[in-house]
Amino acid sequence: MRIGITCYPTYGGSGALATELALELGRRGNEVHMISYASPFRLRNFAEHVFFHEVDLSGTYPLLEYFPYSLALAVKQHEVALREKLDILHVHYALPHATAAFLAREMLEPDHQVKVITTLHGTDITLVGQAKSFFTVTKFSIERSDAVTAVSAYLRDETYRAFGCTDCEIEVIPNFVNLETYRPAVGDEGCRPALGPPGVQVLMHISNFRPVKRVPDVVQTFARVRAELPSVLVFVGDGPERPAAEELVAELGLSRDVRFLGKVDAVADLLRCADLFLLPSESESFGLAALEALACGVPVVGTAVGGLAEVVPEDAGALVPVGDVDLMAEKALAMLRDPARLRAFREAAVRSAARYSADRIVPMYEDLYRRTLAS
Ligand code: GMT
Repeated sequence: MRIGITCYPTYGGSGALATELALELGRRGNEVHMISYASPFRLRNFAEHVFFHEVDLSGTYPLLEYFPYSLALAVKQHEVALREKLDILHVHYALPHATAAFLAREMLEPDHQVKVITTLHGTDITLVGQAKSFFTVTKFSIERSDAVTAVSAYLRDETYRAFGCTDCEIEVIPNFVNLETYRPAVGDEGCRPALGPPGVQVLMHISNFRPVKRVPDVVQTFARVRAELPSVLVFVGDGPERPAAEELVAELGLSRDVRFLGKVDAVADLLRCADLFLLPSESESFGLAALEALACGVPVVGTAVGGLAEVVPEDAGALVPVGDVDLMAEKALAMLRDPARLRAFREAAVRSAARYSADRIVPMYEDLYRRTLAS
C-alpha cells in the first residue's frame, strides 16, 4: 500500500509512534510518505520505502500575523497524495492534522481518491481538543475521517464521552514496541557502569517535561528512595518543566545524584541501564515510554491514570494515586531492596511488553487500511 503519514516531528509520544509505524510499514514492503514541517525526531537514518516531505512554511506575509500551518499542511498532503498516488492519509493527533487531511481529501476530488484515517493519541482529546476554541473542529474532523483509532480503550471511551461522535466507530489499536530494539540488557552492557556503579540503583524518567508529566513528583519520589538506598536518577528529555526540576534537585541537595541528559533520540540503550522507570503523570492515554521501559526489562512505578493500567500489569510495576510520592517511593523501595523480587518484576515486564510487539500490532493497522480501502 501507499501511505501518507502526518505527525508532530517534536519529542513526544504521538510523533514517536507515528515514525515507528512508518518504519515498520516500510520494512513490510509498504511505501510510506511522512509529511510534516520538520523531519520527525525518530526518523534519523535512511529507511527503505520511507520518504519525508517538508511542509512549505515560506508563504508568510505581514498581514498574516499567525501563519496558517493547517492550510500549508493540507496543500502538501494534497500535492504528495496526488504525485505519489497515495491510498491512505494516516494522521496522528487530531489537531490540526485530521482537519488538514479532510481538506486535502476534498481538494483531491475528483482527480484522486484517498482515505483519511485518524489516530487519537491523548492530549488531542483530553486537553487541547476539548478547549472551547477547538472543540467543534476536533469533533468534525474525527467524524469526517474514514476510520478512527485510539491508542487505548480508555482514550476511545473518553472520546465518546467528551465528543459524542455519532456515526463514528473508534477502533482501539494500541501502541507497540519493536522488541529487537527495545530488549533487556545482557550483563553490564552499554552505559550501565557509567550511570550507576555496582550497588547503586538507577531510576529513570523520560518525557517532554510538560506539566502533565508532574516532573517534580519524580524528584520527590527519588528523594525518598535516595534517603534509604544508594541510587541515582537519570532524566532524559527536555521541556518547560526542566528548569523547575533542576531547581528542586538543587534545593533538596540531590545534585550529585541526579543527571539531566537532555533530548536523546535513541532511548533503548539508556532504558536498558535502568532498574526502575518513574512515570507519575496527571494523565496518560497510554504511556509509550512505560511500554518501552517494560520491553527493556525495567519495571514501572507510576500513577493509576488513563490507559497506563492497560499497559502496566500488577506484576510488572505499581500504579498509585496521582501525587502520592510517599507511596511511589514505598513501592519503588520494595522492589529495589529485594533482588529476587526485582528480578521477578523485570521478567514480568518483558513478558507484558510482548503483548504489544510490533509484529502483533502493525498488522492491525494494515488490516484497517485494507478494510477502509474496501469500504
Ligand atoms: O505525552 C505527551 O506529552 C506527548 C503526547 C503526544 O501526543 O505526543 O503523548 C500522548 O501520546 C502517546 C502516544 O500514543 C501516549 O503514549 C501518551 O500517553 C499520550 N500522552 C498523554 O495522554 C498525556
